Amino acid sequence: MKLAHALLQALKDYGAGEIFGIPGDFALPLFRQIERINTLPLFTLSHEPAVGFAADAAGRYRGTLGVACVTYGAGALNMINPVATAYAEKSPLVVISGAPGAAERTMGLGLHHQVKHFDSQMLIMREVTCAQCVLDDPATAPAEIARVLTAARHLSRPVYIEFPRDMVEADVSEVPSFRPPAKNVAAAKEAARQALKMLKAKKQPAMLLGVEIRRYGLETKVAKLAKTLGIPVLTTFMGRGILAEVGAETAGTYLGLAGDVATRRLVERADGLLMLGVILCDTNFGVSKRQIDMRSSIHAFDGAVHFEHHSYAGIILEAFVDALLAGAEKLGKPKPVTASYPRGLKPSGRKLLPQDVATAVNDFFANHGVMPIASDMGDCLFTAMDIEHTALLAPGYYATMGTGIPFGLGLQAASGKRPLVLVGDGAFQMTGWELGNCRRLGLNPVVLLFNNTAWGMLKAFQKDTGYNDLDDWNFAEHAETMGGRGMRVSTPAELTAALEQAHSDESSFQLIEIMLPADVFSRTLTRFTDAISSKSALAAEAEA
Ligand code: S1T
Repeated sequence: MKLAHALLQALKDYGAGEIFGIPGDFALPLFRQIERINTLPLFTLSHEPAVGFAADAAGRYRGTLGVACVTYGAGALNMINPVATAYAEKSPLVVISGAPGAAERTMGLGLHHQVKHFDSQMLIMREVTCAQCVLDDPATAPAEIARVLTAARHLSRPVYIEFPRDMVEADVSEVPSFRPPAKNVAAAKEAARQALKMLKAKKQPAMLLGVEIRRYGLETKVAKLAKTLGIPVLTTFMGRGILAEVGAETAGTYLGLAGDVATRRLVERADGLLMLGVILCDTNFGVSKRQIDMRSSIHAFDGAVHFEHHSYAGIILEAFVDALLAGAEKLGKPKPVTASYPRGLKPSGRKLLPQDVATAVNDFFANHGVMPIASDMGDCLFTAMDIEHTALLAPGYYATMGTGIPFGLGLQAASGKRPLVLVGDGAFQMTGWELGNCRRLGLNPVVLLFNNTAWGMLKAFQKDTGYNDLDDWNFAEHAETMGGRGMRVSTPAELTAALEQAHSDESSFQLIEIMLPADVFSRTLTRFTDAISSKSALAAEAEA
């Protein structure tokens, strides 16, 4: 078969459901095959950062693979930030880049889109991916594709495939099929036995869930484990939304001092914390009041399990969860702790505040059912902590702006579900214009644009500066020319009505531009910035 066909078939076999991309002359032969063979639907967007974010979202939502296909140099290097996001947040993104053919490399000329030398792009991509290959030899190409796609699935990290344009029609054998990672059952069983024995001796155990639970498709098993153990279950900031789509409740999201006291205490006062799939990073633990005692915690992440003085390498999370499930019994007798969220926004004519948006969305979900959420970075993400338990895609660790709209497009393409997108005006200026592709692609997200005419989150940290102020771009007015409907709201009554209108109009994307004050933030962001300021004040005092 032709190499392009073998690659497309392999992507599908390894779990991809679509391709996001922008072509270029080094990728035209490949894009022609993508369209002709049609193994996977192609969604072209307007700017490569959005291509990368949308593909990342599809992969992290589905838990298998997201695929971004771009041209050499200007395309691929334009996508470094999204690939870095995927690496930091353990998302299985496959980056495919067209590249110069063998003959072009011997012309003795610098090629357009080339940086220092032909391998510059590969060297840059090595830093933000876990495996890479160049498809320049028909004899090895199938095995190289299998090796790299397997790494993406096993490690749930981005990978890079460089595809010289003179190789697209090369004759190759089929790519070897996907093989799930080996389960070291004996080691997993021993680790689970020791871990359960430790938890049984604890007075206040609790579970803390992180992104790997979603990435490796373990939500159903973990929900069952939580029910069996009968202990409080929370998610990290990054893990927000985990278990929502398997109908299991949690006691909320651990946000340290930025969260409410009861939730914080469940984690910080636990004398045995079972952390599954949790990334140990500052956005998950940076504003803890009491440092998590790692000695009395069980941490299963990145294929290893650590607790007390034990370290078990080579134990994939699924094997550990299976072993815990096999040996689990009821540990705690806690009163069932589930989080509660604000409801009942009064349709008044007063000015809107960020907190009102969460309440309005919760009321809307109560009437029409929950929607999966894609969020950008900014106060919109902190406001989401007060929205009902539902699937949430957000850059909770790498914290880049620009994800909101593309994440929403990728989520809808992968799931077929209409998403609710949360985005600030600053982030919308970056990638919000991708909404202009919705009509052509048959997508219709409902977008809540938090317009405080500022880089508000930065203002929350530096109230005395003027450079974080932005102009009012009247975003809602642009919606119609882009093929959607725009509504600009300033009061609770207008917001509630706009949500109803958006719900009833599935013909296009719905952009609800929510006017907010530039110096009032959600309670979570307020507590977050207060906690950061008091911690830095304490640190400064300690140094003095
Ligand atoms: N550039 C990019 C690509 N990502 C970033 N995270 C930043 C810069 C820094 C940054 C933030 S939050 C923020 C910036 C510029 C302002 C966001 O403004 P907006 O989207 O309007 O949302 P809101 O007003 O709710 O803050 C984080 C701290 O790094």
